[in-house]
Amino acid sequence: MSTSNNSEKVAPSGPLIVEGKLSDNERLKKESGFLRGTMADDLQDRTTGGMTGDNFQLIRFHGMYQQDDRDIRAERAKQKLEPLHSLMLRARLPGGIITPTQWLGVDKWATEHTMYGSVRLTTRQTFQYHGILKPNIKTVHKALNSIGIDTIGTASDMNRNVLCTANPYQSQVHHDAYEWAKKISEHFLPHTNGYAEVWLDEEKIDSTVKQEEPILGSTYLPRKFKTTVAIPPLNDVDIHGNDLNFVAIEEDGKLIGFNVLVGGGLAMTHGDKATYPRKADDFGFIPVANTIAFAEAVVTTQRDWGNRVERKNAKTKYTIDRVGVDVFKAEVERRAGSKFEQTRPYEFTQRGDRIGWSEGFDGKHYLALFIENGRILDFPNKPLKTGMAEIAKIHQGDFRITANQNLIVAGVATEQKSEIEAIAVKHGLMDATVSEQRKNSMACVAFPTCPLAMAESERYLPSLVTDVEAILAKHGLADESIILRVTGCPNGCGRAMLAELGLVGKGPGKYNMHLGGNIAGTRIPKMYKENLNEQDILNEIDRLSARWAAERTPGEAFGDFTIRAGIIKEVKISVRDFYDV
Ligand code: SRM
Ligand code: SF4
Repeated sequence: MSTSNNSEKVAPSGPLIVEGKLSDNERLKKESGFLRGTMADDLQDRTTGGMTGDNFQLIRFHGMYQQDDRDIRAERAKQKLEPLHSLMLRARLPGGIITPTQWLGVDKWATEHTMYGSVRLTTRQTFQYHGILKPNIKTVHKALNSIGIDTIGTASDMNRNVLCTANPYQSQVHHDAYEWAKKISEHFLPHTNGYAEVWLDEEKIDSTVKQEEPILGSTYLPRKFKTTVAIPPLNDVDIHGNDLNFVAIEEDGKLIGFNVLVGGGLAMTHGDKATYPRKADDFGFIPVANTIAFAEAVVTTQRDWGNRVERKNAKTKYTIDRVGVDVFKAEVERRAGSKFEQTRPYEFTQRGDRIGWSEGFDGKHYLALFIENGRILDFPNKPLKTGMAEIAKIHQGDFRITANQNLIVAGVATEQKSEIEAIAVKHGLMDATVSEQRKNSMACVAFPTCPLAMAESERYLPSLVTDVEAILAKHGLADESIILRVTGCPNGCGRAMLAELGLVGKGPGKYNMHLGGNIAGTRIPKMYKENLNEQDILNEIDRLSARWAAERTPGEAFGDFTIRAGIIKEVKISVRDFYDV
């Protein structure tokens, strides 16, 4: 890499490298033998349903988390039983693309090998299995591998599943953008053979052969790293929740390059002002040919400068705030061997998915299905899982999981439209009665599987939305909707920190309410009220909606209204305005 562009010296505002005792995660990565640990032996240990020692963390690098069913945790403890351990597994699907053949496998193994039987679509365009018992986990990996699906790097200190604006065939630009999402995902895969050795029983690599991780390094990244490719005007991937974003710029219908935005992230810890949600900074434009060079430069800068001492401040957003945006950017340019050009004009105007049929540039049809909470399961009177499998049996195109936990049946020929629609309607996958409010609402998983959940989220959202629908109707706002998101704790997996109205779990039945996000997802909502119970929440929404109905300017969105009316202060600079510091 050239260093010719390092002429601009900008003084860092804080240390480039944080000195001190490294966090324990750094030790375990170092000692893991390139992500092997003793997982293979642990799998043979049937005295516990869980993983032991470092392996509890190491499985994450291979896309799994150890969990237990929290609904029965106390009861089992009473009976002196260990928690009902199981593994959650998260697939790597750049841009969310999955074929019907793959879907049929995914569907079958959910039934055969998981305790909950569901396929859970996530906010990062992939699916999770919940509740795989330890003795079944290798079978599931091998089965997925046989249909070309892996789980590498979908958790822990890696480049996570790369998001891409859904519906890649809507235009040539969408198609090309998806190809970049895939290339970026593959470029940052770890080189270690650990995954294949442990989970697929592939032959072990001779330990005397020197192993290397040329990009990620032997201790991998300081923390999780998230990347998107977004196509304006749709910000369906919520770029500001991500470390690295490529915003597609087109000219005459061709993808010519990207504006690069770095340093977004949404998590915080209750009561700790050293943690906060932060929007990504606009670094400038790069021609399309330089995409990988710049992506690598951002990743390696964060790899080398990210905080490996204090894990809660290890993400790119904190690195940038510590060293300064200009210093980080200059280093990226130095490593990439060229400079960012001036940002090209673009605008995000909407988020979410356009549910229903649309037509692509290829003359094919695209059916976006609304899947509440992304949970695909056969519910009473709503056999979504069977319906999806029925569609997969006849569908000739592919499927696209969206970053809003929905799914697109993509590339449907005109002749097959009515058949697919009939299956979707019959199984509750298409439902004309679903309100705009429900489509614009989202929740993270939380109970019973998430070990970090402080309050209900996925199980709370459906009834909350029903109540909000009634409140909006009462105020003559039945045709309007609020981007409403719930997360069971401040980690923010349901991206409440980019909602117009965000609820953040604080304790059982208690939530902090945030207001002031916008439709485009370019504003972070600020805390309005703390520790509200479910009735308080409805009372607040009732009061706010009444004012919105009475005082709004024509077409004014809820989030914009709350700021203009002085109900909440706008968060312009992340940490300063978020906490008023
Ligand atoms: Fe997340 C941890 C679920 C998207 C921020 N997230 C978790 C874990 C694995 C809990 C754990 O560490 O043991 C949750 C598993 C629950 C379960 O039972 O499935 C979990 N996160 C999810 C999913 C499934 C939520 C969903 O309902 O779809 C999403 C999976 C995405 C994927 O496919 O990769 C999910 N998580 C997010 C997002 C949103 C996004 O990426 O667009 C965020 C906020 C954006 C960000 O990163 O800033 C997010 N999850 C976190 C964090 C906080 C990270 C931090 O910066 O401090 C944690 C906790 C951690 O990493 O220590 C976390
Ligand atoms: Fe779990 Fe918290 Fe993420 Fe919800 S936001 S899935 S409760 S870690």
